[in-house]
Amino acid sequence: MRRKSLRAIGALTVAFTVTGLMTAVPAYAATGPNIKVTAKAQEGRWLPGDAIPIEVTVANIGDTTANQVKGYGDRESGAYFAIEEASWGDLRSTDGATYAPGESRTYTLKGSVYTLTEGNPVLVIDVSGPGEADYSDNRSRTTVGLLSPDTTDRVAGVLYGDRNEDGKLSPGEGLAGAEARLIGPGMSEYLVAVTDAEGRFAFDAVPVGPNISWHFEKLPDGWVTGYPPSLRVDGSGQNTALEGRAIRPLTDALSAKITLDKTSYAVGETATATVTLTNAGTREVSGLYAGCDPGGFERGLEVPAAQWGAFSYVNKAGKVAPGQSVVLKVTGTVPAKAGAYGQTGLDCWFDNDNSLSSGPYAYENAKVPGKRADSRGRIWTDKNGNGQWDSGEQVPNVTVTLTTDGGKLVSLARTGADGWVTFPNVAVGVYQLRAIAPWRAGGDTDVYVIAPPYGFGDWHQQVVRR
Ligand SMILES: [Ca+2]
Ligand SMILES: [Ca+2]
Ligand SMILES: [Ca+2]
Repeated sequence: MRRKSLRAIGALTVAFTVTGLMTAVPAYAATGPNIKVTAKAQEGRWLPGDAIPIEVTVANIGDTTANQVKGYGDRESGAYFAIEEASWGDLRSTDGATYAPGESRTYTLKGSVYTLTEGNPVLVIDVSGPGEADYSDNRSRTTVGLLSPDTTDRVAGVLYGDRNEDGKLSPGEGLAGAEARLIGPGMSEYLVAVTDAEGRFAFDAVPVGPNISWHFEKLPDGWVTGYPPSLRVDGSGQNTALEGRAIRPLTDALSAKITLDKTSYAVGETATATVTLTNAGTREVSGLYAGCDPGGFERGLEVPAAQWGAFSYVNKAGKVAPGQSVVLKVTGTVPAKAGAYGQTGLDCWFDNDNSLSSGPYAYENAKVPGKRADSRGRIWTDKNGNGQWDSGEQVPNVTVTLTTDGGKLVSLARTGADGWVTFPNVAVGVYQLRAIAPWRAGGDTDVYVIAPPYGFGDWHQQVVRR
C-alpha cells in the first residue's frame, strides 16, 4: 500500500485549522446559548450515608439567554450514588433554569452511597437546554473518593463510676475489669476490650463505619451504664478519648414492696394494693414513677394512671426523702384475662429518668379461681440427643400428673400410642408436670392451664429416664 505524500497530509492539517477557527470565533451572527458545566466532588473521609457535596458550576458562555436549562446525573462506574433531588435547585424545576449571557451559578449537589465495597462512583453531570450552540462542554466527569473499606481506626476511652455524681470523670473513678463492647454493620461479632486498673479501654483496629455501637458489660460492684450514642469511625482518630459514665443503681437506696388486700379475687372486682417505697440512702430520690406490667401480660390489676398521683408515668414526680418510706394505696380492676389464667396481681418497676432502669421491681400475685379448661400436650424423650423433638420420639403409655407448687395432685392421665395426653377440666392456673417411674419430667415443667380464648395451644414436655 502506498503512503500518502507529505504534501497531502499538510493540506489536510490546514483544512482542519481553518474549520476550527471558524467555530471558535464567530464573526457576525449570534451563536445562541452555550452552557458550560464543571463538576467536582468534594474530598473527604466519606462513609455510606454521608451527604457528599458535588460542586457544580454552570455558566452561559454564549451570547444569548439560555432557557429551560436542566441538569442530570449519570453514574459511569463504581458504587450506586443517589443524588438528592432537591439539591439540583432550578435545574430540576418544571421550566428549568434561565441563564443570561455571561451568567454563572454554582450548585452543591448532595449525594450518598450505600456501600464502600463497590468502588468510587464516577459521575457525569450533564446540564443543557434547547438550542445549545456547543455540546462539547456540557458534560463534566468527577470521581467521588470514598474511604477504602479496609480502613481501620483506633477507638479508646475510659469507663468511670461517677461516685461523686458531678457528671464527669473525677480522679479515682475509673472502673477496672469491665468489658467494653463494640460492633458495627458488617461486623459478625463484637470486639471486646477489658478496662484496665484506671478504667481505660482501647480497640486498635475498628473497621470504619457511620454507626458503630458500643456499650459496657460485666461492670464491677453493681455499677450500671446506658447505651451511649453510636460512633462515626472514619479513620480520623476522633474517638480516642471516649468517656463511659456509670452510676450506682437506684436499688442501692430505694426498695419497693407490694401487698394486696386479698389473696383471691373475682373478675371485675376492685382490688387495693399497698405500695411501699423506702429510701435507705442519704439523699432524696425524686422524679419517681411506676411502670407496671412490664411484660405486657395484661392480666394484672388495671390501675388508672391517676391512682399513682405524683408517681404516675405521666407525672414522674414521686419523691422519697432519705431514711423515709412512702406508702401508696392504688386500686384496680381484675381483668377478664386474669380469670382465664386464674391469676392476677400487680408488678411494677420504680424508676426515674436518670436511673438507667436500675430501680427496684416488686410484685404480688393473687388467685382468680373459677374457670376450668382441658389441658393437652405431648410427652416425648430425646432419643437421639439432639435437643429437639424428632418424629418417633413420643412416649406412649406413660402416666403423668399435674400437681400444684405445693405438691398436691390435681390430675392424672396416661399418654396414648402417639404420646398425647389430656388432663380434662382442670382449674386454670400454673402446675408442675410430673411423670411416673421409670420416667421423670426434665427441663421446665411448668404447665399453664388457661381458659379460652386466651390459651396458646398444646404443650410439649420432655421426659428422661430416672
Ligand atoms: Ca456548551
Ligand atoms: Ca465524677
Ligand atoms: Ca431428638
